Amino acid sequence: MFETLSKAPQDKIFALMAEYAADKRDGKIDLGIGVYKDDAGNTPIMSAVKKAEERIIATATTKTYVGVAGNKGFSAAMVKLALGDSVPLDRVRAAQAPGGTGALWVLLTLLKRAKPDATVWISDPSWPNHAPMARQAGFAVEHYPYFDPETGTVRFEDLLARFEKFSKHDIVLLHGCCHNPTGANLTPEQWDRVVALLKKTGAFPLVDMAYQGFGDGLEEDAYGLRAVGREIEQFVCATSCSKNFGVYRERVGCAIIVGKDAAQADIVNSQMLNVIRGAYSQPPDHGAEIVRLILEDDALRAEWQAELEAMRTRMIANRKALAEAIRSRSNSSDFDFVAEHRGMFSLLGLSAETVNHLKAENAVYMLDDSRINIAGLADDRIQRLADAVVAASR
Ligand code: PLP
Ligand code: TYF
Repeated sequence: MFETLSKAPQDKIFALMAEYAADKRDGKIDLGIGVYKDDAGNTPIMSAVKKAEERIIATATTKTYVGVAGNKGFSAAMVKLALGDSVPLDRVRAAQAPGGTGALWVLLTLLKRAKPDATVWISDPSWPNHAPMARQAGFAVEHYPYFDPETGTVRFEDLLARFEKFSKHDIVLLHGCCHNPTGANLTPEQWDRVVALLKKTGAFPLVDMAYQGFGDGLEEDAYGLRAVGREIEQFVCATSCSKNFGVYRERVGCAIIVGKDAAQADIVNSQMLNVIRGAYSQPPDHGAEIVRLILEDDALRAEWQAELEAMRTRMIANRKALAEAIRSRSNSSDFDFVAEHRGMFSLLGLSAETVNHLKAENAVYMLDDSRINIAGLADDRIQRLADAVVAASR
């Protein structure tokens, strides 16, 4: 049986995490995996999450099955958080899924049933799991131009030129906000132009919303998705609560589908539930119930939003401090783009050689492509990182 198998590739992000853990040097700096960390380098449980969890423990009376779609109150709250009032609710259906990854898997599997010969278009570069997931669902994968590492900005004209050529046989994966790995994002005006082209060409949007609230704010970060919602008849969206609620290991996400009318939405929903039933039957409830309680309770929600806002503004402060520290050492504006980026990541545009040098000589861990996790920095580490980057880039 197993003689037919050879070793599968490991996710590079997890491989780097293991390498960092094994490094014995004092003062090592982990800018690898995309997990929010505070100044002390910890990823604590948010206080609103802790309170919701305590409430669940104190009041829950059963552990019986919830149903194939999972926690319905959770999904309704997630639809509202992501889509706002951009789409009439009678066209929207949603299923709780095991993380943003689970939601992406449900949606890709569903899309394969709807349009098996479609091509999935992914930004160049993108989260390293996007292309393998689309291929595993059976799709051909292509890349659209996205990032210019020289300037740290979006190659918007090149992107538009590619989007002009799409057709109704194309599925376009868009990062809703806080692009991973680059940190470079579309402006609202750019989103409007992208959405107009999707409408004109009939290409189908798959929006991945993994960091709502980590960029410019909960509402601001939903601009692109809601522009899609206002203009486009049919699309899907995968949302994740891993980052903005800090419930990574609980696996909380939501698969959202939008049809042209209620009847179509019902058909698509029946297929989505069928996909889930044949895979894992039902999602785990605990994390989704935590999020539902927070989103439905005014006091808990206010507490969560304040915590999320503190995380968001700290990441922006780190960005400004790092850009400033590099500028003052190098006398150049080459890394100023770090302050303009949003979300947890920036792609620095360093060579693989420089990345390796920083790891070997300075115990600074970033991904091969020079993606850094901005939340992994604290004041003292910012100065050391700036020294190391400027010395290594000379
Ligand atoms: N999409 C993007 C762009 C991500 O960076 C991540 C990872 O955190 C996910 C989706 C899925 O995250 P999770 O499955 O942990 O919710
Ligand atoms: O990009 C990251 O680091 C996060 C965490 O297969 C992550 O999105 C990384 C790899 C993966 C799942 C999550």
